[in-house]
Amino acid sequence: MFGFYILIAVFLVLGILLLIFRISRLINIVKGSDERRVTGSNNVNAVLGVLFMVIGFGLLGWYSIQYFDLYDPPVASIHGELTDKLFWRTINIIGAVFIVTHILLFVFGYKYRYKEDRKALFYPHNNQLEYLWTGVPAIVLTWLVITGWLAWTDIMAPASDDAEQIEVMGYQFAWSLRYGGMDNQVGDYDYRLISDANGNQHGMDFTDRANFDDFIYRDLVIPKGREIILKIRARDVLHSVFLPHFRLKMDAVPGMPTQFKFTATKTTQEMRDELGDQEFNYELACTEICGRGHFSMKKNVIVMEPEEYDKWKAEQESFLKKNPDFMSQVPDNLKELAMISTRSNE
Ligand SMILES: [Cu+2]
Repeated sequence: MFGFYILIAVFLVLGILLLIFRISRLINIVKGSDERRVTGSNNVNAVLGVLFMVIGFGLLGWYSIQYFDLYDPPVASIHGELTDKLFWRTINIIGAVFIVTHILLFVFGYKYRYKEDRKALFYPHNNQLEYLWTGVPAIVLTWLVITGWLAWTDIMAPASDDAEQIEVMGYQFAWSLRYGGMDNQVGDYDYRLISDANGNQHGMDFTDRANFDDFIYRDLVIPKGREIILKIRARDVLHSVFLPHFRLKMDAVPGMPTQFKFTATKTTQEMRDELGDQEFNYELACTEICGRGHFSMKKNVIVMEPEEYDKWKAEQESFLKKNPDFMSQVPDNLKELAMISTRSNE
């Protein structure tokens, strides 16, 4: 908030200076004393430019330090460490270039402002300089793009077969989570089967045997050190799955399922100890402005030790077991299997 007030004050002062300057100039014109070819405006603009740079860099530095922890939460996934490395490498390079070019821009604007007794140097071309400022950025950018592309290929590579499948479905305004159950596979769905009346919010298709042991749970529970595939979809409008500590963000698009695989490296308890905050919880948020209830699309994320996770998973009752009415949708030749599947979690 403090920074915001400073910003407002700066703009106010600049605005008033500009106004005074314009008024004095108009008075000069009216008085007919505006005979000089160049007025003091060059000096004023040159000084204002430098002032703008100093204040801008000051605010940038203040914000970067003050809110560092908020925009850089500790990382808790394998690929997250890689993307962090790429991110900070890029920020350091373009940050340095940004600072140097802006110092040159405003300081040159000041140093070489118009003076009547000084003549500008005509200097139209220099091949060596052209080579330098075309070649260096081309090489650096190519390196950044290639390392980024390699990382992306790595992150988006197919997941292993035994990865835990969890479906994340966004709707206005919540997430619903469906777990693959004992076979680690989330079953097929069909939007035409979605019904609030019978509770089949995910539109699970019970002619697919992978659905028999699937279960719904309120939190996103994941085991540490094991590969997870989030199967992401949306039921109505665009949403976006965001797990900041895992450096994971992927849009949930209606009609176009997406997925993201990742491996968590720290349990909730380990992160609590690291942060010295026993109240801490990982969160899943929506980062698509999806409507008026957007802010409420928050889910708790719990990272457990793998053994603890297996125990928790075995305790969950499948959707079919909790809603035996759907047994009627199971084809006759799979009924027996469905009965066994719903019992196997016991
Ligand atoms: Cu949303």
